[in-house]
Amino acid sequence: MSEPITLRRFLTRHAHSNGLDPNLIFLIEDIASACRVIGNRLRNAAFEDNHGLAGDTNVQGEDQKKLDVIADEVFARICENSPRLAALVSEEREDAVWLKNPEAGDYLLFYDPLDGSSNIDVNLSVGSIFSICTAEMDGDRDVLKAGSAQNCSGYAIYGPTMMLVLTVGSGVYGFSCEYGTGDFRLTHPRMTIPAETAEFAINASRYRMWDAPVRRYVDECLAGSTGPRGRDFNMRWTASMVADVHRILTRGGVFLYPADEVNRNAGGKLRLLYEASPMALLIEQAGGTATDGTNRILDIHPYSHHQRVPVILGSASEVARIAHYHIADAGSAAS
Ligand code: AHM
Ligand code: MG
Repeated sequence: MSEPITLRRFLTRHAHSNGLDPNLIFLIEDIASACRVIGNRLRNAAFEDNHGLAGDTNVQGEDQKKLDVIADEVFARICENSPRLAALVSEEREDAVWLKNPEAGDYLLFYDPLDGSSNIDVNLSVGSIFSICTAEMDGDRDVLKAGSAQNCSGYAIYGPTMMLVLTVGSGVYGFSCEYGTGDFRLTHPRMTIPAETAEFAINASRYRMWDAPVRRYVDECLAGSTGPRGRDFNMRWTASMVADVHRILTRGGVFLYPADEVNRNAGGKLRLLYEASPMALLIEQAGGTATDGTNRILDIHPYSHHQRVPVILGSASEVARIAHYHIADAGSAAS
């Protein structure tokens, strides 16, 4: 059997072939360590009295779970040691945390320490999402970077197998955590999204709040072989973006968290910097696309740390169809 490709081996090979900065490797390895610790804390949550609410709300006004707070602290504590990490931006913290005066090339880390945390108490898959950008010049304290500026993005999924899935800007690679050693080993090289898919993911309980283009798309999928699509579709919704995106990276499909009547004023549901952008980079690197309905997610320039955006991502042909429905709807409203 050939020798396993560990995360370190994979990253050092990339350093040789693609000039990956060794300091970025240290940071990615720190993130992997943080995810390993979070995975253990999740596994032992019932024994450590860590289920349930922390009794506080975060900057978004959402009730924090005890594990949201623990995961955030673990991420910060472990990654703070990375030599070129200048700032942290977390879903659970109101402001960016500056660790040093930034120099050009220093890293900025954006993360959602525990995404889908409403699933914890029912023991379904949750994850951690991360994104890394660089400070452009000495003293550059701008953390509002468009997704296209990311050097690396990824997530850990805490499922039946714990995995780390990442891109360093060329392809998407999945590493499974080996029970016992804790090593992340490459098990899913070059993950790609199949072009043709017949599965969609959306929280259908919000149907009455959706805009016409989203209703049209879902109605046509539900009509199946007797409708305009001429084939049957399957539907899945885990309420954990990491799990839904992981399924799409594995077997295709499309994910929608659109703007609707209720969330429109807030901008949508999902956060741009540490949910939508990192997932959009992974999806594009796997051959899919990601849009807010009109704009490519990676081109959106943020105006605030916790900005929300509508998200439609996955198989390119399905995303293009939904975007086309948005354009057609805007056109008919204008005429
Ligand atoms: P969170 O970061 O507070 O967990 O919220 C994000 C999650 C996503 O993982 C998921 O896609 C979505 O919220 C689920 O929303 P809903 O409860 O409306 O189904
Ligand atoms: Mg989240």
